[in-house]
Amino acid sequence: MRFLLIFFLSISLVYGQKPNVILIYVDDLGYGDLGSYGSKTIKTPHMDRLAKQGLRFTQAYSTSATCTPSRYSLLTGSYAVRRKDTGIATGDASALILPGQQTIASIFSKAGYQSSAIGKWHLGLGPQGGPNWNGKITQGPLDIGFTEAFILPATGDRVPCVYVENDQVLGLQANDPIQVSYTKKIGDMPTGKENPELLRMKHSHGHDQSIVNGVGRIGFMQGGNAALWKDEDIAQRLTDRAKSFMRRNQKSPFFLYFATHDIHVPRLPHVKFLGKSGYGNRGDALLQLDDSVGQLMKTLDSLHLTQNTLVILTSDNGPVVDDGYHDQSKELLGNHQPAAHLKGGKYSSFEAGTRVPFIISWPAKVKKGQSDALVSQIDLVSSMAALVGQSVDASQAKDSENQLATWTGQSKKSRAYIIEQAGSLAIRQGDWKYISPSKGQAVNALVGIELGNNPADQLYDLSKDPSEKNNLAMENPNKAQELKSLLRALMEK
Ligand code: NG6
Ligand code: CA
Repeated sequence: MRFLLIFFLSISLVYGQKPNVILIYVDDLGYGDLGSYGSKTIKTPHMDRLAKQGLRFTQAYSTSATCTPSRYSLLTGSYAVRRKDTGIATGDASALILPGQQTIASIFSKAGYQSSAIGKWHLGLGPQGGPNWNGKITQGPLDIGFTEAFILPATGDRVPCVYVENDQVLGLQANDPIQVSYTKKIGDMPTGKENPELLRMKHSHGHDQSIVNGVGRIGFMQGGNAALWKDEDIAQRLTDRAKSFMRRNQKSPFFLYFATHDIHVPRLPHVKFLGKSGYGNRGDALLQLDDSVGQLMKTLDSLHLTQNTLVILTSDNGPVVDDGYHDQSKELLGNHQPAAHLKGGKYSSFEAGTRVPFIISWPAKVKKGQSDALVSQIDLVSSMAALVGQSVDASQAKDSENQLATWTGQSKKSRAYIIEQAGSLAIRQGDWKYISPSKGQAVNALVGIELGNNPADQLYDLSKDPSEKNNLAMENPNKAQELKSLLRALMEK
């Protein structure tokens, strides 16, 4: 105990006054989307400024190629794949993280931080059977350590299309209650399937259920008219909330989990950005995202908090161009390469599914530069706990390691391995990447992405073959077997 105390005190001494921490968790941002990661097309000056003043990681991973499992792992430090129920959650799913469970927010809270969850949640809310949209929404961010919250319950394309402020739907009127169903049509709201003439943006696949704000969604809803969001306003509303949170807490250390809706579908950026990138709505949403980041940085500057604020910018999974709406992103993609040289994309076990931009800026402590160390978002919990001198219940954050030295550039040491969850589970160790056999489809033709599923073992040498073209599993069966056994052992841990 005494040893632990001295250990944590010494960490606090090394790192000095408690820094603020902002985690900018972008939705579906690809490895090749930012200027600082080599893009020469869509301009991202504010995110590039973060990279310029901070440490840019070239080998960083989300834990999964889709949202819900990535977020679950990030917040808890335990791989979502250990559970059976952490696929892409519906908009009426019950809470995946239960009250009292240790999360990154509860750790910051123990360290005396104020914390806010702003933006996309997509981790379920409420007890079994789902949340009570018309009353107090229990089992949400406030129950797992956040001191305040302003969230979209699931995704922009899933009903209910309302904001939840702390534990209530914002702007709901008692005489117009919300009902939600993911199984059958309810109420008289038009649907994309029955009334396509009412759509202002057509769906390319899925998204043909309730029409909200002229856009077909996943799921059916009824009521809550005064509470419905306007897609074009989401980015600025979230940004305003974040700015107000920072201003209100400028004197106490804070942790801001800023989970943007951008650049997920439906991409309906504000008219200020519409048509401005020349690369369709995805490009325009990227401009909007960059603007939001710029506003947060400007707020830090004006509050004189830039020096001692640790900002992490990363993404929950890799990129997708057509994720279900005709929004000109495919037609106008031109020479923009959202995944850079990587194979696959969102949903894929290939590298583009989980290799994402990862930037850490903390001018007071982190030297600017580039790190090629292997890092994973799974280590957020333990690394941030170390930063603020808190212990971690390792039985809950089973997979999270303290990688603070690498994250802050004091060490170049890589994580021993990276686990990548998609249709098939993959593992990377050093430059070797192994993908488990899977009977799933090889290509998702609707989104145009190679998923990495193959009934046989796959083994790639990323040092020589970064785009995963040559499967070496037959040539090097021992290596394939070694990684397969390691993956199995880690999953049985
Ligand atoms: C898919 C949706 C896609 C997106 C994704 C989740 C269809 C046809 N596709 O099922 O649009 O919502 O789920 O994305 O409905 S994520 O980033 O939240 O994981
Ligand atoms: Ca996502």
